[in-house]
Amino acid sequence: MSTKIETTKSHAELTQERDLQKAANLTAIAQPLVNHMFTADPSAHVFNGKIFIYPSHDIASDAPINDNGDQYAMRDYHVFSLNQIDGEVTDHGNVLDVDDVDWAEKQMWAPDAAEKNGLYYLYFPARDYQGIFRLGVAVSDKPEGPFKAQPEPIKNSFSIDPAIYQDEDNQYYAFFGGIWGGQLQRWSSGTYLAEDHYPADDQPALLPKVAKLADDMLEFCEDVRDVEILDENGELIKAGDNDRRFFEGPWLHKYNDKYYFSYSTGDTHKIVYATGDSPYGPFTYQGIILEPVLGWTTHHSIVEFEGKWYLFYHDCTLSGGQTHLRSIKMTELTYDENGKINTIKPYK
Ligand code: FUB
Repeated sequence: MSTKIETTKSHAELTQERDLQKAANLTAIAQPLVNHMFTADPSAHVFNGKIFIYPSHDIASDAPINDNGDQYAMRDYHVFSLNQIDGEVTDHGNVLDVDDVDWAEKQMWAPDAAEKNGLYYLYFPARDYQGIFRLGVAVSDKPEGPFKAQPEPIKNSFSIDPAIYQDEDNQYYAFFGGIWGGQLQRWSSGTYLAEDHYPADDQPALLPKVAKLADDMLEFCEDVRDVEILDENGELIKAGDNDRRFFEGPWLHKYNDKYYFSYSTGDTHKIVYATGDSPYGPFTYQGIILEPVLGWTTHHSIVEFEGKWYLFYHDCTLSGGQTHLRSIKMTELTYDENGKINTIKPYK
């Protein structure tokens, strides 16, 4: 007779236990870009000929490690820049603090930035005083900030992980969303319900969201839409397809006239992508960009700089595998002759 051992540990705690043991034996393909603090969720852009990185600023906290992400207790943002690949990384300091955002109480998670007409916009998620994740925007006249937050969150925004895509016609699209701690599963009815509603495994997965930004970059100028991710048969990816369904961390880039929509699969720890012919999608699943990194979360951005493409991502090697103390990294990303992204293995 076998005895089933019941465990009450969260997925995040179990991953951390495994990673604390694994950390010492890994040889990473890239080193942390920043060593004096913990950083995560890097959104990279080229502004004025330099690479600017807008990451989360990870901190130690007393919050429990759980699948709601309470351990990600971040309170502010720093911006980093580098003039050249492998060049020195400049820390531009604290550019926005939760105490300076009227509507936000805590958990300043993965941000992104955009430029329009010489102004720079920092988009960020945070929990409001009701515990609901909303997206905020803060403005600066310099890419490195400091940024001044709008007094209210973006109207009709919800969930986490904003990623702004500027198309060639100068339209700006805000992608966002994340399940589990990111609360996307609480918005299926169109309004916030304080309990989780997930589709059954054989039903279409919850979809990431997109809305075009208004001319002033401070609001959506249309209703929020679903971003459809299809399988090879043209059907929506199912909720039980954990290796391919959207979890969090959307990003859009364009390569050779195709739109590449990429994201994290969360509990299967991959960065994957799908391609399409419009920023709105639909996108058809293509494959894996980044194999799992050390740590529970994986989060990325993709940017072209001086004719080459780069993947920005994070892992937990610097903290020895502590799941909420991550470090940003970058590595070159390449395509094959058919435009498929060559999968990156983060360790040798
Ligand atoms: O950093 C907090 C959250 O973890 C981000 O918003 C997610 O994308 C994941 O990286």
